[in-house]
Amino acid sequence: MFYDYVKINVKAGDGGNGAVAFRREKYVPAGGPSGGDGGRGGDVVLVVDPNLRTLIDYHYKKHYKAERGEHGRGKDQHGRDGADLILRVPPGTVVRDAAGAFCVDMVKPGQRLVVARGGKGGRGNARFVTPQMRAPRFAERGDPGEERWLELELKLLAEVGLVGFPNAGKSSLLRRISSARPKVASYPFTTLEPHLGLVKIGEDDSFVVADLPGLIEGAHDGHGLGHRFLRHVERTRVLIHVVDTAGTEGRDPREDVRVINRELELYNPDLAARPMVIAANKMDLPGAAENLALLRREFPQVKIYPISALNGTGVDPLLHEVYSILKATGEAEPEVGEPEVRFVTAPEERGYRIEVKDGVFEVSGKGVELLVARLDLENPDALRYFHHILSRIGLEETLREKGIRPGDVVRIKGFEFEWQD
Ligand SMILES: Nc1nc2c(ncn2[C@@H]2O[C@H](COP(=O)(O)OP(=O)(O)OP(=O)(O)O)[C@@H](O)[C@H]2O)c(=O)[nH]1
Ligand SMILES: [Mg+2]
Repeated sequence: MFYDYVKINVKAGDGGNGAVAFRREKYVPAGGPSGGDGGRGGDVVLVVDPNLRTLIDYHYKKHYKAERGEHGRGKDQHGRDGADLILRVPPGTVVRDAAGAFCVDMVKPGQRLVVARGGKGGRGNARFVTPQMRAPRFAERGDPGEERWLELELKLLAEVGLVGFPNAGKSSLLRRISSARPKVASYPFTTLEPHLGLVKIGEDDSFVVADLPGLIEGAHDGHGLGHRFLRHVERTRVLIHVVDTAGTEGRDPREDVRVINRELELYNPDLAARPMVIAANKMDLPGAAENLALLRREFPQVKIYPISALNGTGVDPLLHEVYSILKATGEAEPEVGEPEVRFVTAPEERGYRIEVKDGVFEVSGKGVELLVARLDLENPDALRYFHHILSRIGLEETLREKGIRPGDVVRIKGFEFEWQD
């Protein structure tokens, strides 16, 4: 099997918790708070590895988790940050957040994408000392690491695609023009997965050709090996349509061309518009010459190259034509430059919203929700700090403006408290 689509779950490391600790030293009568901060959780990072060709590794394992941050300790010792988890993917992997947050095409070797951010470490109690609170007996919890489902889809990076019916001779042609060694046999669907071959033109020019499993009528709808492999044609810039000109299986080569063109169009209309040349194959067999003439009459607008993948006749002119089309439509190959880092996470949201329902003041917003998640509000010191922050960000004032009265309930992310003036 060739794995070109997988769905995986990634979870960044949670932040470590801050510590609550106090110094107990000789000669320091009332030791100050000394709880260290928790470490940051590791990120999950995808990196393009040019040595990979498929997504098979991700087929067997679905869940990936980066290391969590260490908890803070006494004596102001901070927890160690969690290590990032690096996931290698082949060039041409399209990474999609299953919930639709982003879609990134990973093509350049070394290109990196952070797909889940580690949680921030919680601050230790040493950080909450104020003149009003000299010995805080609380610390923050670490933030949870991000978690999401990703869809990875591999679309091979080949400039030229070989399409055609099973047994037309696509693999034979690839063997003839490159050092790739796809299997060749006289039964249909010999090729079950795409193969790439590097075709050399002259001294230092080359292009990559993909040999794809054969198509049949209804492929776009899942017949035969179906459209599963057509996604690999999407990125190619030129198609070589390989036809069994000798009609060795009793079909009319003209009908073969029509059927395949229709399948391409039904799968993706862009494909029908892609530059295409016809490789009229098996010219060494009887009947091929007559059929070639019929093909030329039927498709005068298409360049048709008579070839024999078996003995190599006609292959060079075909390759030169393909090469000159590539040159003419010249889009630079993805250059290997600076590895690219793109962060996908939205910056932390500021502000909050207040909704009043049945005497309950429901407050939402990332900042206040994080505040609730980070603190143990059963702890009286933490609760004091919490109210201090609410007043500092102007929330208490806003609630008063909204007409809150003693006895009303304020709710933030499941945490409720009664309002007192
Ligand atoms: N006589 C002759 N036979 C050929 C030629 N090209 C391919 N064949 C034969 O046709 C059969 C099919 O060739 P393949 O290269 O496996 O065809 P394919 O298009 O890759 O087929 P699938 O992988 O099944 O889609 C084999 O028996 C080849 O030897 C040719 O130019 N002349
Ligand atoms: Mg084949």
